[in-house]
Amino acid sequence: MTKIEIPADHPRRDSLEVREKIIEGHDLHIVATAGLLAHGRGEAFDYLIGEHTTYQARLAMRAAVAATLTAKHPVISVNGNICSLIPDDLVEFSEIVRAPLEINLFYYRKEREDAILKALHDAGAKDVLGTHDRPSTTIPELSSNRRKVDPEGIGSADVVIVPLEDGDRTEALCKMGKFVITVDLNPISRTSVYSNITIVDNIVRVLPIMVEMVHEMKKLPHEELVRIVQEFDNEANIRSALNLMIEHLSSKASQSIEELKEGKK
Ligand code: PTJ
Repeated sequence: MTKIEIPADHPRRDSLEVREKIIEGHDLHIVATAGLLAHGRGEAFDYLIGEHTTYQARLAMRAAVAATLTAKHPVISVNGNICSLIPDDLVEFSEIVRAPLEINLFYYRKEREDAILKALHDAGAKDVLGTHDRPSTTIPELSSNRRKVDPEGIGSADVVIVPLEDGDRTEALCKMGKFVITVDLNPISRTSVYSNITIVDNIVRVLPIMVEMVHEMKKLPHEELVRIVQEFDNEANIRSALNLMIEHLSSKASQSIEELKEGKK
């Protein structure tokens, strides 16, 4: 498929560029067809939060970085959507926090695993877990493809970062005693409410910020990092994200059509 050139002055250029990446990822078998739908749902929630990183999302990111830096064995679960959107940031984050990348697909197909592995290698990843040639173990009580995990990865991890995740698996990971961090624009998805830390923001904005945060936070003493995790209140943070969406919509509801048009420029 030919890539569409988005005019430099198009008011929705950034969002359309991201959409093009997902479409391209689908053409390359990185993204599942259902991943296109998941992306559209994410776009809708991004509209509701005002398409920017909120203070609350930054608080959650800070707690997530602290939890990752204090973990014994943190692991990052990679699916098709995040691999197509932010491969370079994923590899960089994985390296600086020493958390291996594990491919873990809901809609598993061998050609998808191969395409994702290639994209991660192209982005500089050295060791990638979760591939079919590696040993696997299963998450109890889970029937989807995602029950298969790498024993050296998610299987033995204490902290698991699972952006854009399926709710059943998040619940199962929590039952196994894992500390779960997610990035999900829908603050009331099952994944969001089951996770220990929920970052309500777009993954394309989140990872570059978290990379920056690691550089600054890795100088902090261990006790300070532990305190940041302990003091983070996920329930309150999710409630704030919902309230921000409500406030954002109410402010739009009080604007005239002319003001709404102006806001779209
Ligand atoms: O690659 P696979 O086979 O592992 O499949 C990946 C998808 C994403 C298709 C699969 O995990 C899935 O079906 O996920 P869900 O249940 O649709 O959940 C995805 C969640 O991510 C939804 O709550 C979306 O609102 C949210 N989301 C979508 N795009 C983004 C996002 N959150 C943050 N940033 C995004 N860019």
